[in-house]
Amino acid sequence: MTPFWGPDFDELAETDPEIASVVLGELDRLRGGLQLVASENLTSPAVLAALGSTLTNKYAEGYPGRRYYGGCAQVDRAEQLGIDRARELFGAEHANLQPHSGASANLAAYAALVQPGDTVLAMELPHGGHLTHGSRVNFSGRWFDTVGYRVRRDTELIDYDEVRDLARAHRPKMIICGATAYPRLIDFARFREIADEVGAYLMVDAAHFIGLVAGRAIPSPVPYADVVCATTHKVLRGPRGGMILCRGSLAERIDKAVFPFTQGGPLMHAIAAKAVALREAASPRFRAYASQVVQNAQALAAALAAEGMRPVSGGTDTHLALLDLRAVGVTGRDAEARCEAAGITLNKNAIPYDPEKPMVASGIRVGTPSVTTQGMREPEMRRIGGLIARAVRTDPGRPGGTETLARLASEVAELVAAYPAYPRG
Ligand code: DSN
Repeated sequence: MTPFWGPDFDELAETDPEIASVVLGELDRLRGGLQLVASENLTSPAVLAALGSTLTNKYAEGYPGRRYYGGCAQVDRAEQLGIDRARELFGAEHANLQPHSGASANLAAYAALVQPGDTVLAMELPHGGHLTHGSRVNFSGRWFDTVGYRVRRDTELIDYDEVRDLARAHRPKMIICGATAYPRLIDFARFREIADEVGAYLMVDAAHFIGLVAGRAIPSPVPYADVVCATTHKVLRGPRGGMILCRGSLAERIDKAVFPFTQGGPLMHAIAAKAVALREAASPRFRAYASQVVQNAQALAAALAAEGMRPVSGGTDTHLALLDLRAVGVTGRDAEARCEAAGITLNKNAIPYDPEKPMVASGIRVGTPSVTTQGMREPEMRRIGGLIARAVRTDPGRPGGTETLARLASEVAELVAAYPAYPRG
C-alpha cells in the first residue's frame, strides 16, 4: 500500500503564512488555557489524519454502492465502515453519517417526518433547547408551528406533565427532546409514552450527549426514539459533523431527506473521520473516559456551588453544568469575559426564566469533555472551580483587576502544562 501522503505543515507555512499562524495560534490557545465549552472536545490525531486526507477531493453524491460519480470504491468503504460502526455502537437499525452538522441533521429529520405548517412540540431555547427546536430566527420556527415546553420553576427539571398537556392540546406531528443546556437525564420512556398517546413522532436531539451514550455513561434514547439526531464532535470526540440514527422503517425517508433534499455532496474526509471516532468510542478506554466526564462535571458543579454559584437543577448527571451567578452579582457576559482573560474558555448562558437578555445572561455553562480528554480528574476540577470563582469575582475595571486576571492566567497555564492538549513530540 502507498505510504500516507498527509498534511505537511511546512508547506502550509510556505504557501500561506497568515493561515499557518492562525493554525499555530489556535494550537497555542488550546495548549495554554482551560477549555470548558461543553460542546467542544479535543479530537485524536487519528481523527485529524483522516480529516486532513485526500478524501476531501472526492465527490460521492449518493450512498455506498449507489453513487452519482465513478471512483467511489474507497470512500464507499469508509462510509460503510462508519455506518456499520454507528449501528453496532448504538444498537440502531439504520445510520446516516452524511449530515454536515447537528443543525443539518435536525433539518433532515424535520424534512423526513413533518411538512411545513405542521405542529412540532420542543423545548424552548431559553430553557435549554436549541435554535432548531423552534426558534423564530431559525427555519424550525419560521416553517413550522412550534409549541415550546419549559422546565419547572421550582425544580428546573423538564415538566413532563406540561409536555403531556401541551401534546394533548396541540396534537403535534413531532415531539423533540434533547437540549444544549439541560444538565439532567431526560426520561425518554416518558416522552415515548406522550408521543404515542398523541400519535407523534419522537425525535431525540442527542447532539450534546451521544458520546455519553456511546460510552454507556447515561441511558440511550435509541430504543425509544423514531429518529435520533446527533453531532460527532462534542463528547463523542470526532470531527465536527452530524449523524442520524433511526428505525429501519424510516431509513429511506431519512436518507432521502439528507441527500438529495437538504444536502449535496457528502464530505468524505469528515465521514471517514467520523468512522475513526466511532471505532475509538467503542473501546473500553472510551467508556472509562465517558464516565470520568460525568464525574468531573459533578465535581466541578459542586466546587462552583461551594463558591456561591448555584448549579441550575442542583447539579448534573451529564457532561455539563449550568450556573446561576445572580448571587455573586456578576452577569454571564462579564463572567465569560473575565474567565477568558484568565485563560478559561466557557460561555455565558441563559438560565431558566432568566431576567437578562441572552447576550447578557445570568449564567454560565461549563463542560468537562476537553479537560477529561487531557486526563484531569476530580482534584483538578476542584482547583478549576476555585480559579473560575476568583476570575468571575475579579472586576478588570477596578484597580489591580487586570493584574489579578493575568496572575490567574499564569496559574491556569501551570495547571494545563501538567495535562497538555496535543502534547509536543
Ligand atoms: N452551539 C452548540 C452548543 O454550544 O451547545 C449547539 O449547537
